[in-house]
Amino acid sequence: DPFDDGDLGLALKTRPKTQRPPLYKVMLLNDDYTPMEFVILVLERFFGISSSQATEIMLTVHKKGLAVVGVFAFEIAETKVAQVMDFARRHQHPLQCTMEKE
Ligand code: NFA
Repeated sequence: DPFDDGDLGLALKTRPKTQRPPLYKVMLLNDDYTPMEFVILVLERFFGISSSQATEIMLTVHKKGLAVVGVFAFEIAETKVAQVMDFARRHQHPLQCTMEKE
């Protein structure tokens, strides 16, 4: 009939799924040897975290064993992990940084 809206109703209800890329948590792990000041420096330098927030996060890692320090797209997370691992290695600290899909 002339009032039939054809496929428009369907088109409004069945919007194509806009899918977002997966996100990855980047985590720091505690150890017995990396100096607290070094961990704070890492958080400031590679994650743009303020000195006071960096101190809080470092203490969370120290007490709980690990903490999420940021959530990023895959390639950015990979780069952060590589930068932190390289910086720790060059300073001969055993600090570990890992990533995990959210
Ligand atoms: N546990 C380390 C220390 O007592 C500090 C540390 C914090 C190391 C967070 C790694 C991550 N010196």
